[in-house]
Formats: sequence, C-alpha cells, structure tokens
Amino acid sequence: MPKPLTDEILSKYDRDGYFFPQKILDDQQVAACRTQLEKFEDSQGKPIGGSQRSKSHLLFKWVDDLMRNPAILDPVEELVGPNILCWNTLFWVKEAHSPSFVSWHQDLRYWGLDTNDLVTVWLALSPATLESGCMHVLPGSHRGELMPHKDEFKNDNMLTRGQEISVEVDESKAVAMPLQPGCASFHNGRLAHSSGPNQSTDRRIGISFHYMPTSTDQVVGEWDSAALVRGEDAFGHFVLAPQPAQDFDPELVEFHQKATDAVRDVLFKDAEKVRKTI
Ligand SMILES: O=C(O)CCC(=O)C(=O)O
Repeated sequence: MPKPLTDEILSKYDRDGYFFPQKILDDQQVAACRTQLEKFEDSQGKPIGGSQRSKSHLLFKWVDDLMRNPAILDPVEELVGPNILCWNTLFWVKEAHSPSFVSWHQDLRYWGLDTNDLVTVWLALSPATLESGCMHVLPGSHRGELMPHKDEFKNDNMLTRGQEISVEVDESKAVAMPLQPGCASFHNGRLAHSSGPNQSTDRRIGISFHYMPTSTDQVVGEWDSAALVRGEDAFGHFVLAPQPAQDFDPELVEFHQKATDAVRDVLFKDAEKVRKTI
C-alpha cells in the first residue's frame, strides 16, 4: 500500500504548516454534497447560517460521512497519529458577489485546545479561486509563539469576534490556496490564514474539518465534545459526539445545541461583545 502522503509533503507540512491540493471527492460526489446542502437551504428558505454552520456533522448525516471519509482520514492519521478526534466541522459559504472575508488569524489562539498538532482540512464544494476568495496562508507561521490578536467585529468578517492578528502580516510572503471542487487543503491550527471577498458569479462553498489527537484537552471550557473518528480514546477529555442515523435526528439536534453553545462560550471568552450564535 502506498503511503497516503509522500515524504516530500510531510516535510513541507512540517516546515511550512500546510499543503494542497489533495483530491478527496470526484465530480459526482461533490455534486451530491452540494445538492444535499442546497436542498436543505431551499427547504428552510435561507442559506445555512448561525449555529447550523458549526458542528454540522451532528445535523447532517452526509457531513458526518465526509468527516469519516478515508480519503481525508488516511492523510490526517499521518499528521496526528492513529487515535483521532474531530472537534468541529464548519461551513464557509461566501455568496456570489459577497463582501464576506476572513481576517488574518490563527485558530488555536481561540479554541481552548492544548495541542500544537491540530490539522484543519478545508474541502471545496465549489471553485475556491482568487476571484471567489480562496484562503491565503503565511508559510511557517505555525512555529513559535502565537501572535497577538485584537477583536474588530467588522460586519462582513466571517469570524466570530472579527479577530485579527494585531502585528503586521507581511502579505508579500502569503501563499494563495486555490482549490477545484472536491480538493482540500490541509493546514496546522497554528498557521496564520485569511481570505478575501467573493467577486465571482458562483457561491464559494467550503467545509472545514478540525482533527486532533485524542490526548488533546479543552483548557478554557468546562464541557466540550468531539467525534471519535479513528482509533481509541484513552483520555476521555471530551464527551464523544453521537453519530446521526439521519439528518436532524431530534436527540442529536439537542446535543448540537449544547455542543455549539459550549464552543461559543470558548470562542467568546473575554470578548467585549458576544454574538448569540456562532
Ligand atoms: O473559508 C475561509 O475563507 C476561511 C476558513 C478558515 O478560517 C478556517 O478554516 O479556519
């Protein structure tokens, strides 16, 4: 069996904190996912939003299936080891011609997780291009101390607190990560990243999956949950999330509410303002 990641990719990840593109889904699978999302949006008469964006594997069986897809987990296992939790799954939808953006930030600054080994897999379900606002990363910024951030709460910022790195980011060193539908980027949770508005005629649809070793602990919130997606959990730091048998299973909807409230409390810790949903 060939290794899921070459030695070259592994050393690039170690040095730069990211790699892309990694093919995950074929065109048919991408179309099936997009249809599921957009059928749901049609049924509720509005785009996915608020807390539906977060821990979405608890609401949608197809997202839970994606979170456990071996094409994602095999490379993730090479990066975080055999016992893997998925802490969150998040939708990142920028509508066509939308000013929505994501300021420069480092995720592990805000998540209360005591690991350096968290990996984010960002999967494109529509073209993520320079025009549609693909992600940019700052190579090597996962090393050393986390940078200081400040909260700006700008309206079009998709981040909870509009948090942004408050020291100068040398954008001339930034690398764009354009992705075709069905491809993913992998980046370390300490890596600085951002993205611009969507100036294209299609929606830019992505889902991020946040994987970490089972040894990780939540050191800010008192209660937190994560899905065990591979191996065993010998630590018990997180309540293990149930797996949906169908979309919007009532018991899981209740669990989702509790789980996303807990994430919101961690994300807004010490913030001056708190949004009701995340
Ligand atoms: O979707 C984006 O543009 C940003 C995503 C992001 O910040 C993340 O996945 O951590």
